[in-house]
Amino acid sequence: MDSKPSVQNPVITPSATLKESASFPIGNIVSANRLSGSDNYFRTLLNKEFNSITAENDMKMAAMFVGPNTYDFSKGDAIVAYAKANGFRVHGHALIWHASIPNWLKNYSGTDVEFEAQVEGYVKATVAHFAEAKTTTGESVVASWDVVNEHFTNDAEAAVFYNRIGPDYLSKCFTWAREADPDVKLFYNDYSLGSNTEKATKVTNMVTDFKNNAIPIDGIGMQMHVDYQYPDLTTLTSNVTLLKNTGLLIHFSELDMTVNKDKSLNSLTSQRSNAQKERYKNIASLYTNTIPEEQQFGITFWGMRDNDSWLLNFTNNPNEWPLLFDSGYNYKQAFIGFLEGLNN
Ligand code: 9MR
Repeated sequence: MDSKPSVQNPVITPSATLKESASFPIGNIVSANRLSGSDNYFRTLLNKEFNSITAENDMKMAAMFVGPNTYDFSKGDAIVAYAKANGFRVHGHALIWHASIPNWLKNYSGTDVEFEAQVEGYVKATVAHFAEAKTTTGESVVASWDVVNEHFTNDAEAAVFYNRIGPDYLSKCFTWAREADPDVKLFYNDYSLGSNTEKATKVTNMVTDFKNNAIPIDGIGMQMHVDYQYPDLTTLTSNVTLLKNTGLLIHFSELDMTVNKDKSLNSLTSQRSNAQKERYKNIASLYTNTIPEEQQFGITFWGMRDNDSWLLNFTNNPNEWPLLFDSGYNYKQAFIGFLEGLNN
């Protein structure tokens, strides 16, 4: 059972919700367990502020591809059912990621041709399955997929997809996904694209290569795991511009923000809280003003409450406050900043 909201002083009461303030979808992450759990505060806030959801883990390969030609879509289905009942868009995350390969596939003893057939079967079966759920107006509830996640790393080049299918595993996966659903939006998703211009350029080169070879791709996910000081706004803006110049949809797909990387704070001071507020404001206004409306796929936060964030484990720091709500589900200054950024 999650903790009950505690009273925060002073109480922050925003003048509007995120979803009514943005001209594009605002997302957050969910799990099937949490959507059906006893914590009503989570669902209430999710339904109030957000209109797009992504499975934090339940729609990853390791969760769904349980054996040769065998799939478990039950948790994804529960998420899709919740989305359908409550008017959310679902962004599918992620078909292919080197960090989420089921062990049986990692150690697959068949030939490379058989390996590739397994991956092709999985991509097609998964995309086709999740294309079935429709809204009352006939659109797919699952609007999009991260087809490949985080390819431009040494780890991805060392992983089975690259080794057994070859460097064109990327283009093959996008093509298979398109064959399974002609309408779903297909994304390439990666981290550090706002700071690492070399990596962002690799992505734009990939997009050019795809276009030249008639490989389908609709969007780029910039994960946006940022720090309150890094990357600087100039670099961030120029990398966002570089990627939006591909003409594809742009998704800020996993937004969160460390504020205590050097572990010098034991609590979120008002000074640091204001710095975080300012930075969230800048990011919201950067997205609103730099990306043309027809390319605005949306902004997705990677977590609800500060203490829900993956970053606490990852940075081995319990004193980290990366998100818009504190551990008692109270609105933070960060929320107000983001809201202000949406409006200017
Ligand atoms: O937040 C996710 C965490 O719960 C998982 O343990 C981890 C490994 O599957 O993945 C985290 O989410 C990652 C996302 O899927 C891809 N980009 C980086 C995210 C943070 O690691």
